[in-house]
Amino acid sequence: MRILILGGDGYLGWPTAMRLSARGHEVSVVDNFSRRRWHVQHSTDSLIPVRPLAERIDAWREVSGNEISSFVGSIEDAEFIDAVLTDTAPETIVHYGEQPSAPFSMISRKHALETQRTNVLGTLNLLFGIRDKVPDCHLVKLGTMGEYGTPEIDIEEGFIEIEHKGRKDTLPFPKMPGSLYHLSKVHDSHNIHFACRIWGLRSTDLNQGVVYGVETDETALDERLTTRFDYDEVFGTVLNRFCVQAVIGHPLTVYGEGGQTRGFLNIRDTLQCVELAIGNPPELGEYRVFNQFTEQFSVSELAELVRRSAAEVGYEVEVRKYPNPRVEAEQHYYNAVNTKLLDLGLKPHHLGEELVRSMLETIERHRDRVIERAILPSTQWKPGELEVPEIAALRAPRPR
Ligand code: NAD
Ligand code: USQ
Repeated sequence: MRILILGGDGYLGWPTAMRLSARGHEVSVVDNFSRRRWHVQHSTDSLIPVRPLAERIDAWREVSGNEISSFVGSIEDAEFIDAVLTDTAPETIVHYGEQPSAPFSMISRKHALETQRTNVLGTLNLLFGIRDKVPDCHLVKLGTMGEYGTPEIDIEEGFIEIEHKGRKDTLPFPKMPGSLYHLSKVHDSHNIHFACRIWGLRSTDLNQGVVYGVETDETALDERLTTRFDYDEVFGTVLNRFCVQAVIGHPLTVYGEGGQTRGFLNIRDTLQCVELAIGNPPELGEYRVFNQFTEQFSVSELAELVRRSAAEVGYEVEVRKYPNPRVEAEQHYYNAVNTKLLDLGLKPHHLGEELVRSMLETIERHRDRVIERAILPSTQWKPGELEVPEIAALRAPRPR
C-alpha cells in the first residue's frame, strides 16, 4: 500500500514509518520540524538524542534495505500538501502532524493560537487536499481520549444512542475537553466527520490515550533509529516524566490529589492499533471512532508503580503532591469503552514493573542529559492563581 505519514519525524510518527516500511508498504513522511523548533524555543530537548530525519532515513535504508521518502513542509500549506498528495498518491494517510501538548496550548494567547492554527487549519487544509486529489484515500487521524473529558457516564467510542422526548438517535458523544489543545482535536473531529458526511471521504479517528515507552521492534535495531523521549513539563507525558524523575532523584510530580484517571497504552500498541485501522478500512463516506488505549490508571497508581519498580533496583523515590497547575477533576468517575480495536485483534502489552524497569535502564544511560530546570510545572491553566515559591524560584524565563 502507498502510505503517507504526516508528522513522521515525531515520537510516534517515526516508529510508525519504520514499522509500515518493514511490512513492505511504500512509505513517505511529511514533517516541518516544528516539534524540534519548539524545544529550541523552550530550551528543552529529548532525553535520548534524535538524529536528523535524513540521517534516520539513511540508517533505516542501511539496516532494513527499505526506502522511506520524505517531504519537508507544513500541512497547513495548501500548495505543499496538494503537491505531496499528487506526487505520492497515498491509499492511506496517517495524520500525526499536530502540536500535541496540552500545557503548550495554555502558555499564552500566542501558544493557543499556534496550536489551533496548526491543528485545526492543518487538518482542514488536508481534508480539502484529500477531497480534490485522492478522494478514495483512508485518513487515519490521531485524536485523543481527552476530547471526552471526564463525564459522569461511561464514555462510548465516538457515538452515543440518545433517547430524547420519546425519540431516539445515534449522535456524536458529548465533548468536554480540558485544554485548548484537547479542544483543537474536538474541532478536528467535527471537521473530519463533516468531510465524510458531505464529501464522502473515509476516516478513522483514533481517540488515543496517553502513550508511554520508548522502544519498538524497529527502534531497537540500531541506536540511530531511536525515537524522541520527552520528560519536560510541556511535552513530557506523565509516566515518561515519572520514570525520568525516579532516576534523577526528583520527587514524582503528582498534580493535585492524583485521582485523575486516564486511558494509557504502550508505544508498541500505538503501532499495532494504527496497523489494524489501516488493514480494516471504513467504507467511503464512513467516519468511525476507535478509543485507542489498553488500560486505565490514576496518576497516583502510576506514581506508586514507578516508586515500587524503582525501589527494587535501588532508587529511592519520593512521591509528592504538587498544587495542580491544571484545572481538572482530581477524583472522578471514569469508565471508557475500548472494544473496537480489541475486536479487530489488538493484543495489548500491559504495563507492569518489568516495563518500568526497562524504561529506567534506558533513562539511566542518558541521565547526564536531563535538564532539571524543565521538570517542575510552570504552565498554569489560570495564570497567577498558583504561586508555589519552590516552583517560581526555579522557573525558567519563557519566550512569549
Ligand atoms: P510529536 O510532536 O512528537 O509528533 C508530531 C510531529 O508532527 C512532529 O515531528 C512535528 O514536527 C510535526 N508537525 C507538527 N505540526 C506540523 C505541521 N503543521 N506540518 C508538518 N509537520 C508538523 O507528537 P507525538 O507525541 O508523536 O504525537 C503524534 C500525534 O498523536 C499528535 O497528533 C498527538 O496529538 C497525538 N497523540 C499523542 C499522544 C501521546 O501520548 N504522545 C497521545 C494521544 C494522541
Ligand atoms: N500529570 C501529573 N503530573 C505530571 C504530569 C501530568 O499529575 O508531572 C497529570 C495531569 O494533570 C493529567 C494526567 O497526568 O491529569 C495526564 O497528563 P499528561 O501530560 O501525561 O497527558 P495530557 O496532557 O492529557 O496529554 C497527553 C499527550 C497528548 C494526548 C493525551 C491523551 O501529550 O498528545 O492527546 O495525552 S489523553 O490524556 O487521553 O487526552
